[in-house]
Amino acid sequence: MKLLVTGGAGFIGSNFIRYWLQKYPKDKIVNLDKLTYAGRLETTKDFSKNRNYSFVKGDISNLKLAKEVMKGVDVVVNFAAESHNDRAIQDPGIFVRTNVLGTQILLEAAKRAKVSRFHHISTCEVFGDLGLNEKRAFKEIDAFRPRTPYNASKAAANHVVMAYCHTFNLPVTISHCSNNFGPYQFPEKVISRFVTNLIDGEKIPLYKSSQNKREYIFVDDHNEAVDLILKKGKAGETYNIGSGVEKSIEEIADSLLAILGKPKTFKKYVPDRKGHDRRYLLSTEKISKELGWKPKYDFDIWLEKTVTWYQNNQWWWRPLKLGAEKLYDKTGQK
Ligand code: NAD
Ligand code: TDX
Repeated sequence: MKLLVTGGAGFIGSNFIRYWLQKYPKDKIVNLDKLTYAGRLETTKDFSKNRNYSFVKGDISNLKLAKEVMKGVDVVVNFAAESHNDRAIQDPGIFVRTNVLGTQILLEAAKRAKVSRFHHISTCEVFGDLGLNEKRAFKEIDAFRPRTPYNASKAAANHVVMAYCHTFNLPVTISHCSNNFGPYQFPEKVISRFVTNLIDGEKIPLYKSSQNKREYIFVDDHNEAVDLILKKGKAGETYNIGSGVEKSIEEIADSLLAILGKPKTFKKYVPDRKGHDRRYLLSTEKISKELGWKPKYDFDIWLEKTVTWYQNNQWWWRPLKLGAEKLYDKTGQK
């Protein structure tokens, strides 16, 4: 089988390629990535010499290129996106261009290439937010109520993906995953930012609404679920992928302080994110009943392993850290 993975030089995409090449050593993977600030060839270093892997630098919004790289491809997995809410507050336009228009171009190329599956990586955030004590979880059939430029762009992309399915019979699937953590996450997201700050002996900035919660999943649980959806999922269907493990910003901060042996005085409170979503939680009843998936990576164990990874791989994140923090010079969240 030949896969086109987009955004494979970023956090989840690179972990997906690493996972796939190990599990299916005979499959071929082409990675199409624009190498934005978040895409790094260093992230793909350990598998870049694999003879079944090739890299193409380019934009998913380039139809000519998309048609070219789609030749002979059976399955497309679209990870490429602008992914950080804080950046979307500074520059919403690029989120619409890449996440919505880019996805449409890729769908067009996939339609012409008659691929057997187009899998689109989406997010829990399309459903909007939940109250901190609300007793429900988002189901696949719930209405989209995005509230931030990032989650609005992801929701819009989902509609375009489904439009290509209904109108052109393109065999698509979509997955909505909760917050991922693990190796190679750009040090702008909460866990990777906090860990790298603490390794550097810097305080960690908690946004003012620090009781806000997220549902955390180790990145390989996400990869295994996508694998299963590609193998057993039904075209036209959407699947939630979540762990059920909810942590507030305070809890994340306290766990990381404990792992790294730092006192609570390393926490500091900074102005809130604009439009800060309070909470997301996904129901995973569908993927568990229909495909038999369940998460297997324990949060505490894999958080500790992730911290160890950042301690042992400073060559990877240290060159990125100053640039990542520049965003917060502008927002005052430092
Ligand atoms: P990331 O920012 O680490 O990586 C994104 C990658 O996409 C980078 O390599 C970047 O260079 C590439 N890219 C960006 N614009 C491109 C373009 N126009 N053409 C080609 N490549 C382009 O993001 P991530 O955290 O790995 O997220 C990957 C996907 O998973 C995204 O679609 C995101 O919305 C989704 N998602 C992420 C999470 C999470 O917790 N990180 C959770 C659910 C869903
Ligand atoms: O420095 C920080 N301090 C802080 O308190 C940062 C970066 C974040 N936070 C808070 C804001 C959120 O409540 O931590 C929580 C998580 O923030 P992020 O790590 O930025 O993730 P989030 O906005 O929830 O979005 C992530 O999960 C869903 C990914 O970035 C998205 O790509 C994915 O779709």
